[in-house]
Amino acid sequence: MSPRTDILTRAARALAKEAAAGGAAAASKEAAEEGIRDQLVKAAAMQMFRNADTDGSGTLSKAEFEAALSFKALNRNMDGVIDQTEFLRA
Ligand SMILES: [Ca+2]
Repeated sequence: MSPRTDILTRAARALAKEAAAGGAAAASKEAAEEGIRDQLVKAAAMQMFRNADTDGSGTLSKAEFEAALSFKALNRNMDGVIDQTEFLRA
């Protein structure tokens, strides 16, 4: 499973879980939605970490960290600006 598929799979599972809980009270639905948002943010952050960990060590060296955050690394289409898609793929 590719890293991107992994994020999408988690999101789909979270949404399916929310749908299954359709009869729940509004308050618990809001809590479920907040939980889903938290899961998506964490999944995206973990994806960014895994992408930055180019040697697969499970840790980010200073070089890996700086490379992942560099403008050049993010600006994949080389148009001189970083759009949201490029940022989210970091
Ligand atoms: Ca590493």
